[in-house]
Order: sequence, then C-alpha cells, then structure tokens
Amino acid sequence: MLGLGYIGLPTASTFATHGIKVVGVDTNPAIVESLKNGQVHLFEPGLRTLVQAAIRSGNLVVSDTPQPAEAFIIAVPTPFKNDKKADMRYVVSAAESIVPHLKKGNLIILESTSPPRSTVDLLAPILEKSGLTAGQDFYLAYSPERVLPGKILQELIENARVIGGLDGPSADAGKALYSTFVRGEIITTDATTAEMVKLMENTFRDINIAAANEFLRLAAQFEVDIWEAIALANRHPRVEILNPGPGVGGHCISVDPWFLVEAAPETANLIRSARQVNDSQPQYVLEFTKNKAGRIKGVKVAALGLAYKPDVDDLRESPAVETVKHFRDAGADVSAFEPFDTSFEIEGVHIAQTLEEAIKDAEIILLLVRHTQFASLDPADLNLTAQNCLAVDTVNGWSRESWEKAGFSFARLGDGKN
Ligand code: SAJ
Repeated sequence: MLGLGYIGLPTASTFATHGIKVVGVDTNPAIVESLKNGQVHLFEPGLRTLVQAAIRSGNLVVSDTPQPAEAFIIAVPTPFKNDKKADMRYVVSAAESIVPHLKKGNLIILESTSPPRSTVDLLAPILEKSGLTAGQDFYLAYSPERVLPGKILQELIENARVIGGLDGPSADAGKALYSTFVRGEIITTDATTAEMVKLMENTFRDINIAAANEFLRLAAQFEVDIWEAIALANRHPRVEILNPGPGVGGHCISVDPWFLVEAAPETANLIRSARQVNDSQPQYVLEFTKNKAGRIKGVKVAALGLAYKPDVDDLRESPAVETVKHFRDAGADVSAFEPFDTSFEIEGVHIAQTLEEAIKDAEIILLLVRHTQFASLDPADLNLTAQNCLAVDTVNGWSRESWEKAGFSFARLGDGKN
C-alpha cells in the first residue's frame, strides 16, 4: 500500500485484519515512526483500534520504501496546484518506486482521484519502464475510493466498489483482491470510466451544494429564511436540496471538479461556476457579518471551528480557515478555536487552546463548523466580558431563542426573514 493517509491506512489495516499480508509504505518518516510505535497520526472513529489490531496480527508492517509484492495499491494525495491543475507528482513518484519491484503477474491499482485517462496515459507508461507490458505482463486497474470521512471504516466495507481495468482480466484481478473484505457490490468496468465515475460523484455533490448556497443568497435578498424554505422544498418527493453554509472544503469535493475543468475547459462551464459560487461563500460570510455588526475593523471575533466539516480533524481546503483569513484581512482581531487541532497556525490569527479562551472578550462569536461540541453549547453558561455580543451562525447550528434569551444579538446566515 503506497500512501498511509486517510484512505491508504484504513485500507491497508482492513486488508491486514482480513488475513492479507500488507506492507504499508509512506515516504514521510514521521508517519512511519509513529505507526511503528502504535500511534495513529489521523483522527477517524475506530481507526486507532483497527491499526493496532492490524499491526498486532503481524499482517501489517510499515516501511518507507516498497518491497516486492503480488499487488500494489497507490493511495497517495492528488492535490491541485495554484492554477487549479491536478498535481500528479505523488502518483508519479509512487509509480516510479514500484518499477524496480514489478514482476510478471503483479496487479497495480490506483485509488487516488485522478484526471480522466490518468491510468492509461500516465500510469501505464511509467510502469512499463520495467520492460513489462501493461495488460500483457501485469494487471492494471483504477478503483476510486468513495468513503466518507467520519464513516470511513464502515463505508470501506459496505459501499459498492467500482473497479476499472485496463482490460477485463485486470478488472477481475482487482475484484478478486477487494473481495477479501468488501461486502458491497463490486462492479467492473474500464479504467477511464471508473476515473470519470469518481469525478462525477464529487462534482455532482459540489454543484448541488452550490445551488444551496446560491439559494441562500437569493433568500436573503427576498427576505426569506433559507433554512425554512429548504425544509419545505425537501418535502417534495423528488427534491433533496443540500445544506448551504460557509463553503465547500476538504481534499475531495473542493478539488476534484477542477480536474474536469482542466481536462475540458471549454465544456465544463457549469462545473466551474459551481466551484466559484462555493469558493466565494467565505467572502459572503464576511459581508453578511459586517452588515449585521456595522463594522469589522478592530472588532474582537471568536471563530468556532476550522475543520472542513463537523467532527473531523482535517483542515485541508477548509472554508472555515478561508473565512477566518477574510476576517483577519478586513482588520478584525480574530481568535480561533478548533477542538480537533489546537496546533494549526494562521498568520495574524490567535489560535485559542480552549473555547473559553477564544470567546472570553469576543464581540462577535462566529460559528463556522457544526462540531457536536459547539452545537450542544448552552449560551446561558458562557461568561463574556463584552456587552452586546453578536452570535453569527453560518451553519444552522444554534437556536435563535436560546441565544437571545441569554442576552446575545443573533444572526443566522441565510435567514432573510429575521
Ligand atoms: N457540505 C455542505 N453542505 C452539505 C454537505 C456538505 O456545505 O449539504 C460541505 C462540507 O461542510 C464540506 C464539504 O461540503 O466542507 C464536503 O463534505 P462532504 O461530507 O460532502 O464530503 P467529503 O469531502 O467528506 O467526502 C466526499 C464524499 N463524496 C460524496 O459524497 C459524493 C465521499 O464519499 C468521497 O469518498 C470523498 O468525498 C472523497 O474522498 O472523494
């Protein structure tokens, strides 16, 4: 398993606890060291117990270099560059590190989300530097990961899995391998279809969230409460509008649609627009708050939550972080608190170690992530020094009534009625 991140580590551990001998490889020596000591560098429910069981069983060993194997799975990040183009360098270097070990009859599977045709046009030629021919001497397939952070261990086993082979036998070899633990249906297809399927899934979700965010802006304009309107629209049997909020983040949904835009810039117009709507939500949150508070410059703001979504420790591409930066740039005195990661740094922003520290002298409390800890806050328990504190809820996480009863002014993003 090349790459021991959010996908590689759970997958390697699950194979290991199902009797497969796995060498987990990561090029980051700190990750390899900590795993050897039984420490897990990621937060995901149940992951620590699973990794420790896998290591204890003797089936999972970790290393910083690959070794000969019957199957190689590549699960490394595919971020985007500043120009929003896919950065495939980790896939390329993982593939190159396999080449010296490649033997006839081996199976190589790419799991990393990649632009269409990557398996055929990028991966196969690198692997063929071994002197072997893809499809003829070794099996090659693309199988997208589809697990939801927060539910990875369950979805890894239960979700349907798509395996796209360079040819039929490659897809069948992939299916045989994943059958060791996947209980969902395993469907085979060609590699490029499987790549496209993955990109379409995340793009579909991004476009639907963009619709919700655009509805939110319209509702504010028409003095409608978007949260009430969505709940009512969703009573229609064929309508399921998603939740608006401060934007779309994470390493997947805010990145993957750009791979389609990059591959077909003339055609992917709706996809690009959706990305732009979601990416401009942090700016919208700033303007909304400025409007409610009267001013932002010099105001003490407590930002609650920096993760990209509730109850995860992942801050990659987080709209909460973007929003905090917008407030900082507008001259606010920001103190941010992220319970899942108190060591993260944002230049010019105070990172509080506790909720109390973040809010003690706040004039605005800005709820950016609906972490369980924040949603269950009772405003009556808060001890604040500032008078007339404004609570701004960007995720529909708090009750207006309780905050007003506790003496706060209250504003909810998208509530144009109140
Ligand atoms: N979000 C909203 N409104 C919503 C739902 C989500 O604003 O109604 C935001 C979240 O706050 C977050 C972002 O969207 O910032 C993405 O969160 P998410 O929970 O929708 O998805 P991810 O990125 O955690 O995981 C997605 C999943 N893809 C789909 O649901 C189609 C997951 O199945 C994929 O495996 C994962 O991307 C991936 O790795 O590609």
